[in-house]
Amino acid sequence: MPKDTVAAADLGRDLPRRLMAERGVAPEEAPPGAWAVALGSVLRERIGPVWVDARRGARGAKHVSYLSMEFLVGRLMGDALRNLGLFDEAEEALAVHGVRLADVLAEEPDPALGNGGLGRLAACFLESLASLGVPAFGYGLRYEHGLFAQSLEGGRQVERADHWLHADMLSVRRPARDVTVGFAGHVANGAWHPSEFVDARAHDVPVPGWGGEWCATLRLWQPAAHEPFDLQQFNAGDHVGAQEGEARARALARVLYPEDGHEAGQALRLKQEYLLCAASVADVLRRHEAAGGTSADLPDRAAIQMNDTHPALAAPELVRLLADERGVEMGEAIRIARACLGYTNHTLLPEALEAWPEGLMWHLLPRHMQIICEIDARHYAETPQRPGSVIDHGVVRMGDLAFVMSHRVNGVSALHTDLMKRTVFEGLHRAHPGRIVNQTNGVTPRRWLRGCNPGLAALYDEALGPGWVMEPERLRELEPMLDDAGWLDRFMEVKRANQARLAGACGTPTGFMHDVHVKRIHEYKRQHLNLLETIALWQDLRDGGEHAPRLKIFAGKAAPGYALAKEIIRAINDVAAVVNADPATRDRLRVAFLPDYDVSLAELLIPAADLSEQISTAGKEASGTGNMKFALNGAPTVGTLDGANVEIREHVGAENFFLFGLTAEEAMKRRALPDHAARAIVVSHRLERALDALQRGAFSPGEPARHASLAADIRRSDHFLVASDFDDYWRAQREVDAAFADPARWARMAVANALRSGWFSSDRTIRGYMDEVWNVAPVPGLGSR
Ligand code: GL2
Repeated sequence: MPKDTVAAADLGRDLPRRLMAERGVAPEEAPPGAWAVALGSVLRERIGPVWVDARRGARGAKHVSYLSMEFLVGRLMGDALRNLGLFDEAEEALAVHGVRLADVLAEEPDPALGNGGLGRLAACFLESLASLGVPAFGYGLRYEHGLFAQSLEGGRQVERADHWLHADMLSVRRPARDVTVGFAGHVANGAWHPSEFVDARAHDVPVPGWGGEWCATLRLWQPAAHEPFDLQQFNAGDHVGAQEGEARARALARVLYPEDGHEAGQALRLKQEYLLCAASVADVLRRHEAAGGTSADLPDRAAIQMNDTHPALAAPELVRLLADERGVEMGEAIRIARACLGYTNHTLLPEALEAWPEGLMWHLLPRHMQIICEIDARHYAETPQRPGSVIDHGVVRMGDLAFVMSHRVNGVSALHTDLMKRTVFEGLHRAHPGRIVNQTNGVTPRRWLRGCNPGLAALYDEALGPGWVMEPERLRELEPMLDDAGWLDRFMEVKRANQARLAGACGTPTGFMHDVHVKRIHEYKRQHLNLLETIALWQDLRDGGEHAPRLKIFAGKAAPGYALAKEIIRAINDVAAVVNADPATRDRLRVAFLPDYDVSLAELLIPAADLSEQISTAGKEASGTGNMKFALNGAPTVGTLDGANVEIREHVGAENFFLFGLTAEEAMKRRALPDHAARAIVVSHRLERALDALQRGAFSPGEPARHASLAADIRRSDHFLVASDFDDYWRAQREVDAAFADPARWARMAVANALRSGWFSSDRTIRGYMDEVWNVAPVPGLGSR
């Protein structure tokens, strides 16, 4: 529980004062937005002492530095209030003025500083590190617009720039931590002379841990012009050109993953990545040296984790700083860097494994390229197995670079780690057999259970006391409740209340099974498989079939340049329009596509879900983390043996998981059959009929050919095996119907999922990294948690 100092905070007194100081308004006239600013200010003040204490307490201890292009943090104030134990007090303090805390918290923008699981994982990790009392910094970029805001126009995705910085409530500016970063230029006598410079300005976001005893830091770099304004140019009449430096620098962190289908886009992305790495590695070294550390003892004090390949330039940058700027011999510099660095691989999809053109690298980072060549040559000479080269066919393979420069490389689920060893990193794994380890992902139970599902948290508190939130595996102690009909009823009442809450926010109908498929829109995640099943279900209902009433909910963003994913969104919306208007079926089937999926919407949707759709083609989803959140909130999965689904099924029990589909092994074999889709369609009348309806324009009457290419893609290439898995998916969904029709059976399944998913806490994952990758311990006094 929180320290006395924090618990004793008098929010009732401070909030109105802050309101006047920050916004100049009195409580009776203040809109929720002004209260949010006041709350942010009070929170910064409350967190301050914990943050400072944590920094002091960590001096000399080994730190984790987690480098990531994405931190999908979600709204921060609710989490901070809860972790500091101030939530109820804030509610009461605002109620005095007739204001609801929920309305105030909703004023905080939900920053889209990530695009999906990888970024949300980074946010869960920081919260777990803080809750476990580990000295930790997250390093990322402070994108001005993040990903994008999605709206729907005529069923089509429209992207708009997202604005969130105007209400960044918790961060503080740390000018003393700013770093100047160079680009391009030339190398003379082994020293780099960049020709361009950008300043990386430090903005720190506090991440308080559960109980308010420890605080991690998310340091986000915001680029700014080194020379922002050319007065001579301005006075010469070029008023806009005089500010060009500022616009150029800002462009670096305008958006996450700028379109890189052209050269300028590629250069921008590479610069973003280097900006993150250079500023962060310089900061790690600065902290180390300020605490009296030397180059040689860096690995004893610094664990640097590269979250995917995007921060892989941290490796040559660290080598450069050690060798060129501190005079460490090159071989030794590489050894030291490797002892500090770890690399997490998050995908086997070939398009996601970055490869930068050599020419671009030589131009922007000439010294780093020399160092990469050196690393490559030494690695080649040292490994008789000859696993291949980091520089290959004119590109620098960032996955290989990260692997070669890390002492540990990890996958994110058991299956994914196994596939890593057998596919992308087969050669490197043979050369370095102990290097790859598995760390199955996890999610923080503070946000993803206690925060988003207060009704369920209250049930657990009543039965176990509040300590379960740091030890969610203790939820298993409640297994006897599986035979307690009264308790099962209460559990399901919470679910219904969560569905009513969702209905209030999004207008979704109640009284239907909430069948939820939310995540990025991607062919491998197979929203189109779900859509075809929806069409087939509708057709069957019209033929007189009997099925449990379902609400199929979809949400997710498609990458702006990914045409087929956008077609899938449009098809879902077109099907929804027709199906929802059909009087013959509308009491038994509805379809909803909820726009602008983000962390806040996930927090509403997941606790309301009855069924979790995790239907990726086996072998394609590295882990998934949404799958864990649904299970933890009592939604059984309909899913394939992919990613962490495999482990979820082991934990919750095969009888509480609706399994279907080809295994990863079978999928690879199936794909090798040239006519696999046609073979599947010819034996499935149901699939043929659903595809035919889509293709003929049954859902796009004004434009019959609108979905023809989507249907044709499944008929012809179907790389993701939608056709091959369709019949088995249909079968599994009918098993879902049967189970759902028996409320007592369904409640047992839901509760079994919830009670047995505690293992998927990110605290467990972080402990795994601490032991097997980072070799770090919590600071004394906090390690017993
Ligand atoms: C991802 C994987 O696709 C996903 O399966 C995994 O759960 C997360 C976190 O490990 O990483 N890889 C990736 O590039 N993104 C992911 O979400 N965007």
